[in-house]
Amino acid sequence: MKKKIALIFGVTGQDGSYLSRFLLKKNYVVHGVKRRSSSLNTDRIDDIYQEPWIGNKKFILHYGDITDSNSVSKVINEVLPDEVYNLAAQSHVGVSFMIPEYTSNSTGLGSLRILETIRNLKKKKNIKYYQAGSSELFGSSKQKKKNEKTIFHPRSPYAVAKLYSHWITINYREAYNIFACNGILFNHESPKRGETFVTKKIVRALCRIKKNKQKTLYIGNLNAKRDWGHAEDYVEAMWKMLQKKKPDDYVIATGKQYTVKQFINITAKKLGISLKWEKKGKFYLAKNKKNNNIIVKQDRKYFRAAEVDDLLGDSSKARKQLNWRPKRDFNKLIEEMVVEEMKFLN
Ligand code: NAP
Ligand code: F7E
Repeated sequence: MKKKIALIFGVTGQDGSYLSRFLLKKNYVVHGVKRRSSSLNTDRIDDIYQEPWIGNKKFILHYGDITDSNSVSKVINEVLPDEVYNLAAQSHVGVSFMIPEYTSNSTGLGSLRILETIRNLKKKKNIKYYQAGSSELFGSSKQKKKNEKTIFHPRSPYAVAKLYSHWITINYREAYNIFACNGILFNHESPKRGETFVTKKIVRALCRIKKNKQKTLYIGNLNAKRDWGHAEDYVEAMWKMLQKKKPDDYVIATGKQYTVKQFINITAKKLGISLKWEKKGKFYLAKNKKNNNIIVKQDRKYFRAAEVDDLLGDSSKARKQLNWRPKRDFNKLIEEMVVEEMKFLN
């Protein structure tokens, strides 16, 4: 049987690397788009990289940029994939307040560029499309458990750009009968998570503190609640959406939430560090009970212009229709992140 071909925009990111491995295991030929950078950006996929001279390659990389229509169109025309996964984005919410225009261009218009190419190719091939949507769309929505019917209220340039991508995906599905799905994914983490997202930042800092390589972890809002899952579980849901008979949109979440402070406490406990929290002026700090060293300190710099306080997902639809459920729980996730970080430090 002919192998299926997938094309991943954002192949060098956390999800891109897990999805590539997942699809290779499913016997796909996987093409990925990476952008040119002055230092290496392929760390996460180095272990599956195949040299250009190898024949019959299963994993093939192309240069391209989601902000450049020509390169987007060229790569899709060249590869003619069965499935396109659009994971490419300026994905950091905090940074989106600093570079809102670039965030809108990549995280918002990037999806349009891909969908337009898919539309133009429709007579030649029906290409399926996955859009990496986000729980950030819900923002300050008051409904406690968010599902596909919950009203959106985005709270950052990132979330507003994702809202555009969400609706343009639905619009191309309705207007041009393109098989296009939105995955509305709640936060998902792993040892491959970018260093400036809060989970990885906490794990890295506390492991370094344990090893006497760092003194203090500087942090922002401790009270934000997130529904944290594992990236490896979540990429499976992306694939499952594209295998259904009809395209649709799905919330992917664990249904459990924790605060940033709880994440710090559990990680510290796993490392054998006992914390004592105190309030100093407006901000909190945590001391190591053993030696009174300040290990965690809140810093104004890490607070956002507008915060999303409370995210909890209801993924009943995906569990029922996709037969998807998370395999790894919160404790296992932190455990894995700590073990991998310690290995890296050693
Ligand atoms: P990530 O680690 O930040 O990866 C983003 C990917 O997009 C990287 O490969 C990055 O390339 C690439 N990229 C950025 N700008 C680009 C451009 N202009 N042209 C081409 N590629 C570009 O993000 P992730 O955690 O894997 O998330 C994947 C997607 O899901 C993103 O769209 C994110 O917004 C969305 N999402 C993530 C979560 C989550 O909790 N992780 C939840 C919901 C939705 P470089 O490696 O060169 O930077
Ligand atoms: O922040 C708070 C911060 O940056 C989580 C992206 O993958 O998930 C991610 O967006 C919470 C926020 O993730 C720091 O204010 C406190 O309330 O890890 P984060 P995020 O903003 O939830 C969604 C679903 C996506 O779609 C995004 O692409 O933690 N927080 N102190 C901090 N956050 C960071 N980054 N750094 C801190 O020092």
